[in-house]
Amino acid sequence: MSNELTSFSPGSGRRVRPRSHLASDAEALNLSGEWRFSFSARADLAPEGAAAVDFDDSDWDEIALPAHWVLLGGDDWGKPIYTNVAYPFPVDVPNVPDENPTGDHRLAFEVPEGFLPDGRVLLRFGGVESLCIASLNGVEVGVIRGSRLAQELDVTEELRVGTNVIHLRVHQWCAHSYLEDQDQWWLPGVFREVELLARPDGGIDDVWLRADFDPDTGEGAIVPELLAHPSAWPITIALPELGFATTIASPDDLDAFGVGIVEPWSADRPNLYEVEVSNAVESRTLRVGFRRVEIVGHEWLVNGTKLRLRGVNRHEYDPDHGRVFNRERARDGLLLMKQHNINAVRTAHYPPHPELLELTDELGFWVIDECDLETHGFVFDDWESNPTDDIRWRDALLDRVQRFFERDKNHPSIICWSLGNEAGVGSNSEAMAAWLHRRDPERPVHYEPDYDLTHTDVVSRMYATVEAMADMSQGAGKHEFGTPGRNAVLAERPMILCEYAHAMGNGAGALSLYEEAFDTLPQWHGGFVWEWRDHGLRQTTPEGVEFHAYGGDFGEVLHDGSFVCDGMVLSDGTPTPMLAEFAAVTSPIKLDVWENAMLVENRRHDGDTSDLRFVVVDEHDGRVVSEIEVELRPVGPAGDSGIAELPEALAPHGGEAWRTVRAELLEDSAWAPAGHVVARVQFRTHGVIEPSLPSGPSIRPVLGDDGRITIGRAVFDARTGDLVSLGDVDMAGPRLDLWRAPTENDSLSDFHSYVDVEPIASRGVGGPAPSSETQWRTAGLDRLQRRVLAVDVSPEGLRVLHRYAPAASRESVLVELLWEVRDGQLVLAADAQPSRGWTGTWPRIGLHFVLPGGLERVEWFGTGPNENYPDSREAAIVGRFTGTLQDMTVNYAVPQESGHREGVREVVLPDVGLTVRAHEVGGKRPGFQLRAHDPHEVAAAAHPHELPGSARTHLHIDAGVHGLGSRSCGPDVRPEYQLRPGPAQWSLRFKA
Ligand code: IPT
Repeated sequence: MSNELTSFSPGSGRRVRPRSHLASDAEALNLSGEWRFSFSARADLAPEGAAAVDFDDSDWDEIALPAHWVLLGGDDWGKPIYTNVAYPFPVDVPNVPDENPTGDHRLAFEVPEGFLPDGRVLLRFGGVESLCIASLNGVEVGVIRGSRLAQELDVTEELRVGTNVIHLRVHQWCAHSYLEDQDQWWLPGVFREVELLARPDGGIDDVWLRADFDPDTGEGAIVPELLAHPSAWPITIALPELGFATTIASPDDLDAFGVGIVEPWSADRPNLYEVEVSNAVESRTLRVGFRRVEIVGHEWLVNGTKLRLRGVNRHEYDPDHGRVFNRERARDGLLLMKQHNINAVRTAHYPPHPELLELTDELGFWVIDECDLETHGFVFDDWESNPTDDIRWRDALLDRVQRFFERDKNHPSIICWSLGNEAGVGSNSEAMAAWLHRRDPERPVHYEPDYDLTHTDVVSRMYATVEAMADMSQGAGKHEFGTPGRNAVLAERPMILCEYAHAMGNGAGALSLYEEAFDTLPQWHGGFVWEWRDHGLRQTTPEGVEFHAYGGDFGEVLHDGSFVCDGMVLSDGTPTPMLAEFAAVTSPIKLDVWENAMLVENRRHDGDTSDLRFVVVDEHDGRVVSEIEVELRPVGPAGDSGIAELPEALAPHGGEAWRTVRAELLEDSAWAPAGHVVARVQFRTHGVIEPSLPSGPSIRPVLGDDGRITIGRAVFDARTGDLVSLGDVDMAGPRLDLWRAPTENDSLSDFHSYVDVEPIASRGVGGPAPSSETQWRTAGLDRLQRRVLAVDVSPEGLRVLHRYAPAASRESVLVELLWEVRDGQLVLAADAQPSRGWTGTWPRIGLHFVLPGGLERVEWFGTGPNENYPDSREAAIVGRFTGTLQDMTVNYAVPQESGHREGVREVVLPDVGLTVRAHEVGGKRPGFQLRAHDPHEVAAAAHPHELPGSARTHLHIDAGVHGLGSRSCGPDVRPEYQLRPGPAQWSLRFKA
């Protein structure tokens, strides 16, 4: 076995210095496609002599590159492994396990006459995980490390016209795996392109055009850096669109030059200019965006305007192909981001495929490009011997930062470089930052573990509470990670949350509080939600059911379960409600509306509102009565605002009246069609005072000798007081429910909770309370027992009294149900009164009705269209909605609480002809949830396909629910969104 496996070296062989990834008219040959492949479970079992030209590979398998072999071979080629922080192998630097899955790849390919230039040929690797030993025509040409970094090898000597044989031996583990401990699947393979690039003599080897914009004059300037052989000069730089060209005679004449007035580049208006850099031999094209990035005190400016990052952390991910890039799918993902007001991407936690950055340039995103580095597993030993502070790793880390920078340096969308993620600090991270500062004096360097900001430029935190953010802004409070008292110094610098709002399962809540903090605390510039998309891998059960696998589903010994599924988009590409919530909260167009006026504030970086139209819709009881477009003078960017008068809203003939204003695109844009809604706001212009009872006389109950009580068309069980049917509809209940299927934010507890601290005693984090799920189970909320205290018949109706309490508990809840039938409607007034002694929180207080199964359609008047919760309801609007039972819940990677919608007025189930109306009690309306499974069934399933078949439909009418929070990785539900034990009332009417 080769000692390459344990080497600290960044690589060896014919490596050449890193360069930009740029288009060229020189010859190139992409070696993607079918290769021969042989899998070995151990490095020492790999086929001997496989690099030889005449090696017989006829009995090898085939593989289509680029690919992670582990996703293609069924069980034959090993399996994916998911760990978050822990290394899946013993920490024994620089050693790796003998069981080191190894893939041998061979390809015979033809090099046409005319491909070989008078010059050199480079073999370029876009990304290989993790160690690649490359041979060409039997000669070892290089050893490549750094899985998501490009590497070129000079193969001029080995390549020939005619048939060539390339062999790549790829080992899953090598010493550098210690540097690649990102929270994601471990997926070995040649997952980016392998290409041959002809480098003609006198060609232009590298280009860096730093395109500056002067916000005062509106002029653009270019600082060129060209790398070429002395014979390559003169070189011409042309920007045809500006009618500009300049010829540079020699490297000594490489001075900055102005190009006159230009349209600047920003994420909002990504103006790009084609540039041709050419000489007699080669022509290279790229697109530049003119923009100036600078930090002035605590302000981070682009083109003189403070940045506001509405960002996401984006991994390279596809449910079938892992980190193999697909331009169309990547583009679709970015369009979806733009459509949800996302304007920034952190390339967590490695540089993406180079074409992604072409797309972010073109579509407009502020990008933090991150180097391929994470050593998180060292945290368990308090960062003892951490590579970032170990001299043996210095060359490798400097090599990494150089390779990622040089490849990506031309992209205007990159406004910041990041050293990596969760790798601690030390002399090596300092050296990496210093190298970047020297090489690119303009763009700031980010590195979150530099808590004290000793060697980077932007204060960065993860999952901070808004209280901690306020403290940091004031330069006070406790400095959470670094040196005490340091907050006063940090307050002089710009701040971001490089991760916040952990989008795992249902949640995260409280986005609007972050929005407010970003808007009001001067040092804060926004943040990046963790994360864009779940990373479930598409699999099929033996029964043929498709599902998305997470940690543990491949039999891993050590894994982190569903923590790999924590995105605003599900593995299959479905956006979760959090994405709509994010769009609503962070829209740069802020709307406010009253009876007769609306206010528009434009918080875009760039561009007025002339691309928008403002539509005012009035609805009475959820039905549109008028829709008009309102004229508004264009409102300028960066905080300008404008007011428009609105016509008086008509009073409804009873019922509610709502006025909705929406800002929508006037015309098709590069990222959304005309009519796409950028912002929306609602205002109730007329309320209702609802009659407490229908007007008609009440119908007398009849006690039958079948043990049933009948009131009109409603039938009850005389012993329990439970509703049995209404008309033709079988029903059961209601039972009091205090339980919900825990969300992952309910069940995880690595972060502190606000539950312990009421009122919040210390600022920032709360106490180390057990998870909500643990607290709720301990309190017995999932196992309430019921005792019937009374079922009393009177001439007006039925009075039922139930007592609910868990085993071994003195705490109880008394529920009184008063049933009447009037005007053909079944009327329920319900009241729940908890005993003394309850502590902590409740997930819900609801009435649970069981309805027939097989219901398909649902219509409701209330909030929607998506699920919403006390700390996540900015996207919810009041209106009439229709859907299917399936639409009512979200298929999270792990089944959990889902589908609650606050403020319900009416639910109609047309399949059985049942209507349920909910009325305000004490100014409050309940929410509802309709689902094919009850909370116990949901909680018991680990994947959606494990949910049992269901013969019931469960309707919960919840007087209150607990918020969502973000405690799977971040702050728990805040005090104002907690559901504390307390009384509840319902006023419902049913019609069948
Ligand atoms: C943070 C990591 O940076 C990120 O990669 C991801 O693992 C995230 O957590 C959770 O999903 S680190 C955490 C200790 C705050």
